[in-house]
Amino acid sequence: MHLSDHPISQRWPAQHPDRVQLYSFPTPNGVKVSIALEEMEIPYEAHTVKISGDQHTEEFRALNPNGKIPAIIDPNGAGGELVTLWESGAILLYLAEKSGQLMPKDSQGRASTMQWLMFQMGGLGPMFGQYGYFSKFAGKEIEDPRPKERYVSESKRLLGVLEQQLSKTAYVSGDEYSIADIAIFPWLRAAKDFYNAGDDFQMASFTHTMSYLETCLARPAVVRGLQVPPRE
Ligand SMILES: N[C@@H](CCC(=O)N[C@@H](CS)C(=O)NCC(=O)O)C(=O)O
Repeated sequence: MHLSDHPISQRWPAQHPDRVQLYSFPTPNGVKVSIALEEMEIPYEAHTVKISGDQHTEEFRALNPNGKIPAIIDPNGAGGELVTLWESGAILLYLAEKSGQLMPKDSQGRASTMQWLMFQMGGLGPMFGQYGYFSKFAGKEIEDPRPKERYVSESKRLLGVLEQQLSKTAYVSGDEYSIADIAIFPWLRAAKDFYNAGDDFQMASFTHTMSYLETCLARPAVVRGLQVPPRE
């Protein structure tokens, strides 16, 4: 299939159809992909998918039936094939493989990177996200304190696991910055600055984790990637 034949192109037409097409919004899951693309210097075109409703449109669901950002189309997959992909962890792995970057070459480093990527996808992201629902969004009206307490305690436990690792290594899978870091630190930033979870999670007590967050946020590619796509 050609990019222009994909239903997504009817609502979000490409100006640069030769580039990787990113359909996203600057949330913690969305910026993982724009940061990775910036770090890897892969040419791309970003389209804003507003998560106040765009994610449920027929055109977007033709690309991601799960109705969530981010999603990509690579018009230049292996063998020149068009590749469509959603789920931020899968996209990070795909881009690392495509570029040969941000994934350690040795067996242990590669395994650790996937381990910490899964830790984020199956643990840190869902727990922080549910905390956000029960503390900032509709769930905060729920009187029963147990859901929020549960997500606070799980989030703190996961931060403790991360802290233990970061007391030993500069980045989660060792001395090398990798796609696992790109999955994790946007969620630390969101917990601190968007959900204002500093007190609930006692974030300041996780000193290695907080200084790691600042190190990651200072990277020029991260500064750029955090602004993509623009909120309009
Ligand atoms: N596991 C998915 C989660 C994606 C996700 O939850 N995206 C959120 C924004 S961070 C979204 O699209 N929310 C809109 C909605 O749920 O309707 C991934 O990592 O890509």
